[in-house]
Amino acid sequence: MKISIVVPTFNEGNNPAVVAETLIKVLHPLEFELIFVDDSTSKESVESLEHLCGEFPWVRYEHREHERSLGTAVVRGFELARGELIAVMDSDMQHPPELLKAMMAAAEIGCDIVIPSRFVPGGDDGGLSPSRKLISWVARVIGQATLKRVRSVTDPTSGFFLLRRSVVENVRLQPIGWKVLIEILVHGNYSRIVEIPYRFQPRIAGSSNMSLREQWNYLKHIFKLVVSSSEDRRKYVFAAVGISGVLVNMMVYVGLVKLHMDFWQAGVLAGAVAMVSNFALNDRLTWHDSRSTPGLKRFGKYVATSLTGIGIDTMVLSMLAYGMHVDYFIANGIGIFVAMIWNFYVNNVWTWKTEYREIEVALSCASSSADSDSLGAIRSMRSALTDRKWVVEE
Ligand SMILES: Nc1nc2c(ncn2[C@@H]2O[C@H](COP(=O)(O)OP(=O)(O)O)[C@@H](O)[C@H]2O)c(=O)[nH]1
Ligand SMILES: [Mg+2]
Repeated sequence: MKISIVVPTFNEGNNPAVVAETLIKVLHPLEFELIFVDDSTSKESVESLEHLCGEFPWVRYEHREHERSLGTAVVRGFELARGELIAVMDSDMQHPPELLKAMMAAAEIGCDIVIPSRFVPGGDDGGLSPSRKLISWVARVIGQATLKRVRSVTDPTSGFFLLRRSVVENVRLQPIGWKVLIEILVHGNYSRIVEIPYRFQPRIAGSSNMSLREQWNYLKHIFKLVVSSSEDRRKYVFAAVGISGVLVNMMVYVGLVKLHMDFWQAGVLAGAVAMVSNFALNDRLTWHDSRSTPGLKRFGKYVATSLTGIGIDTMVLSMLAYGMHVDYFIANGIGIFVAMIWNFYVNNVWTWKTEYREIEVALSCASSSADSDSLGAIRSMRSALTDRKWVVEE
């Protein structure tokens, strides 16, 4: 089987039947399976799914009695799916099924994850109310600001996407709440993503289940992903180590001055102690998984980076304070910030030699594909991918 379509449902009444009937029309003559993972509390909704499965042998559903979570429903769907490709979409027709062919075509020419996006040229989030648009925008910005892999995608909170089975196979996915795509972007195995524009549609019937609770779940999910992903965690741990260094510096300085040491000497010594303590903590915590070069060499590089950082700080500070007459306090703050960024990046790539998996992202920008013109979308995708030198075989 080529493709499995996983659809989470909660009290959707007759909507899943409309999805199934539209899928037959748009995917014909392709063989596919449709899997509903249902957490409904209404008897009619479960009966409607039961009836649908009786009618079409390629439709299956699993009803979960004691679980209620969109994210884990999708993960359960991955376990049940048998297709080489897996698509995820909602059961209320807000995600146009017509786009699936174009999404499959993108996978066939080498993409691992295909995301229809409301936010690339030609896309449209018209199906949402202004307040939902604002909440959705804030959610995306928070995700993109905190998670590196989410940053490369314009619509990471989408519930509509397609992936190669290998992206999620043997990957432990534990989403909290609704946004299973950000979990996949952070933990999945992939190297190529493509986004294609689409128009988000209004719901055909029923009402949205989005709630304040789900927004809180989203923040918890982001926090969990930052903690569990070393490439995202590093920056925050580095900043925390930096703050601890300031405290160490001050304590040593005050102690030495109390012991009647000269201010100047006490300052240099306190700085050196803080540098050693920062190195030890960064080595143990920030870059604990990237310690392949010998310890002494790492220490030498760390000291060289930090001393250069102090030089950069002084340079920025004097340039701003003397050259541009910026307030000395603000100038110092900016100097420290620039030096911190320098320290983080140089230590990351030189001292500890952290390696990242590369991800390629292509945005397919066919204006015609927004009208669900699959052929137009495929054509533009092909040229977008060829431009990026991905292997495209006719
Ligand atoms: N299995 C499952 N599906 C859910 C749950 N909550 C929502 N869904 C489904 O997820 C999809 C998106 O939900 P919807 O209420 O339309 O949210 P919106 O599109 O963001 O307004 C729909 O297909 C819902 O039926 C849940 O707790 N469990
Ligand atoms: Mg919906």
